[in-house]
Amino acid sequence: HAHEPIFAIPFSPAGYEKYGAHVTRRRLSQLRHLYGDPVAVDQILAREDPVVYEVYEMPYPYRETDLLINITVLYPGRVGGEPYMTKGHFHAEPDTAEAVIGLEGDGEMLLQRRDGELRKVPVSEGTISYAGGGWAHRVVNTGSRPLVFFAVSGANIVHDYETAERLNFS
Ligand code: S6P
Ligand code: ZN
Repeated sequence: HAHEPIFAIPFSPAGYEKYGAHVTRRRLSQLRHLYGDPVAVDQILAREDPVVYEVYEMPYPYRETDLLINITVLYPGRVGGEPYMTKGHFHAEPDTAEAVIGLEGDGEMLLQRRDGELRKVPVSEGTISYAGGGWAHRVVNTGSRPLVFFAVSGANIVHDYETAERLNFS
């Protein structure tokens, strides 16, 4: 059964990359709508278009009974007064849980339900944070080092970025 992956790789972005991970790089120009200060965004983009975060994922044709296991590197930085953050999303149809294990750095996960209820939990080296189904989640780097975290969820998730963007964790 070629579609049932088996592997053992180092638990780090470099290890993932060595074993052929697909890397998605998100730059500020793709994320400008996340920040409240458009002038600050334009000032940075006039000089450079920094990589805000990278997601490392093993390139398998996941079936819905598999597990998605990503590593994200969220760089330190600020836009106006706001720290670098991921876009954030719901897992829709079905709402599926996710565990996040901090590997390096310091930050927080913001969680928001569709009714607007908002929570915050730490994501730091040595923490495991759990977001049950129905909670949109965004990670924020509040420190001065890269925040590196591992995320595992069911592979049946559908990323719903639109609803999370509308609520905007505010
Ligand atoms: C996937 C999990 C993470 C994020 C990654 C980037 O369900 O939550 O791997 O995909 O941290 O965040 P975003 O919001 O841009 O997908
Ligand atoms: Zn997720």
